[in-house]
Amino acid sequence: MTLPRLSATTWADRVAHGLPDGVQGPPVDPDTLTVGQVHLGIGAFHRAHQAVCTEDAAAATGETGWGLLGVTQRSPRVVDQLGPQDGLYGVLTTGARTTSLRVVGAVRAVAYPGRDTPLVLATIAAPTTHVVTLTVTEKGYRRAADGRLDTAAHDVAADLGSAASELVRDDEAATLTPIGMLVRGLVRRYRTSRAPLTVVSCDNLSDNGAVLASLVGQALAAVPGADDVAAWVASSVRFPSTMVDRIVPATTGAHRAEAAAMLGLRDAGLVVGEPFFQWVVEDAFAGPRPAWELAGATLTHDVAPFERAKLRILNATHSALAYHGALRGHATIAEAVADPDLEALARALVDEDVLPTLVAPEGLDLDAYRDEVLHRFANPRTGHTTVQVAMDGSQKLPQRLLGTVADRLAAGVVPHAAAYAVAGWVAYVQAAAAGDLVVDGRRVELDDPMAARLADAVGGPDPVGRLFALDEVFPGPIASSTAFRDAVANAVQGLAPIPAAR
Ligand code: CS2
Repeated sequence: MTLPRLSATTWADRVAHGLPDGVQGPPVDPDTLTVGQVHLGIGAFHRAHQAVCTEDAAAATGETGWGLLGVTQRSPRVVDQLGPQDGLYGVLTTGARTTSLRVVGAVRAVAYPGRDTPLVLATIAAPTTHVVTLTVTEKGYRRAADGRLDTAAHDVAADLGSAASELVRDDEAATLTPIGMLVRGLVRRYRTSRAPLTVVSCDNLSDNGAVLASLVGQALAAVPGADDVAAWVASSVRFPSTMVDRIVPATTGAHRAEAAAMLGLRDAGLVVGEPFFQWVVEDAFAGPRPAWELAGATLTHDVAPFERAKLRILNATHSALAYHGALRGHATIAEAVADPDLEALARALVDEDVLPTLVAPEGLDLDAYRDEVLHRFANPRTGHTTVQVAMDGSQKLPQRLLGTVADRLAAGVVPHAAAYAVAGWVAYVQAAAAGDLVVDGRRVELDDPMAARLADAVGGPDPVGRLFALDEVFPGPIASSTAFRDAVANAVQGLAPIPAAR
């Protein structure tokens, strides 16, 4: 028998009949919420993280102005998932021992740029909107090799062209990039209300607030006639930094079946997360914000030490386990970290190379943090696949691993443990590009915005040298360190997909 689908009506019916153990609903009536926050990049992570926090904050204060408009990056998939469900979706929290389901109602509308650009621009501009948050992944920031906005890319350039016409009239052309969407929305806001706004990057980028502020500044500098908008942004729009943390694997059919059994309803928008949740937000807002601190977030004046510790410990070991784990045929991060060689690799990376580069955030013991991170990875219920974490390595490595490498080299040390981690990426790229990598019975493709160039680099002699020549990935001081390059090349020698994994 096919179960009915989650929607406002079927959910109300469930509530009327009494919710089963382990199932909770929205703590506020979704119908009472009006939109005050726009989120760009409404994937699984946002739905399992900031959206829940915003909803809990609204419940804690009784404020009704913090409903969300969620904007997809490109595809209408999330619109198809949440539209017929009146924005409702479940978050399945998979602890090692307990599983719970929370239905969330904070997402009041979902839009996709191909169809809904006018709605998104109008909502970013509306004076009732006070906060724009983003999770668009590393590649969504469209930075060129010099770290600046890639204004030469045709889609970025097209968005900036639309931003130029937006200076004089509403331009309804579909946006092609998230930064373009944001900049066009800011121009519209300047032209209509000039109300202050706070834009919060929630991506795993170091100094994400400052990075986003400077990309927006570069975008506006490339739009003729936008000087006044740029001056208004500098004075009235704030870009706080944040550190976000919750492991959110891709939702599988098994997750959907588990949630359906708990809820008695089908949920096409289901997302999954581990029990751990952390959000550290720089308390630098231009206007009102949800009371996230009443819903588990930490508001602070200095996010940098948290962000750096998380990127260099959690995300770096995650990536190292993903590449080396996949090469050994491990399907999930939990299986990889249960492999004693790989656990030792993760510990060596942190202890030998990462910890010497970090200053502990106040109140955080970094050894305990490392242990907790590895413990979280070991939860077999999370089901995060090595291949999922391995994607987009060219974008992730600089943020997670290469800062550590640069700091160690600057201190006069060749970071051998970090070299081994980087070698895992090189061997993964080689094996995937050659069609030699099979994990969990499936051939792994190279999933990376630079896939063609990476494959080309590893296709001939001196693959390490040719990868190091890609300046989008390896900054000058690292690329020019022969000692580091040799350490990576030596480590790559011993790495290949294990025969059993073929
Ligand atoms: C992961 C992150 O996919 C990845 O690259 O390392 O998404 C990680 O799960 C989150 O940053 C945890 O907060």
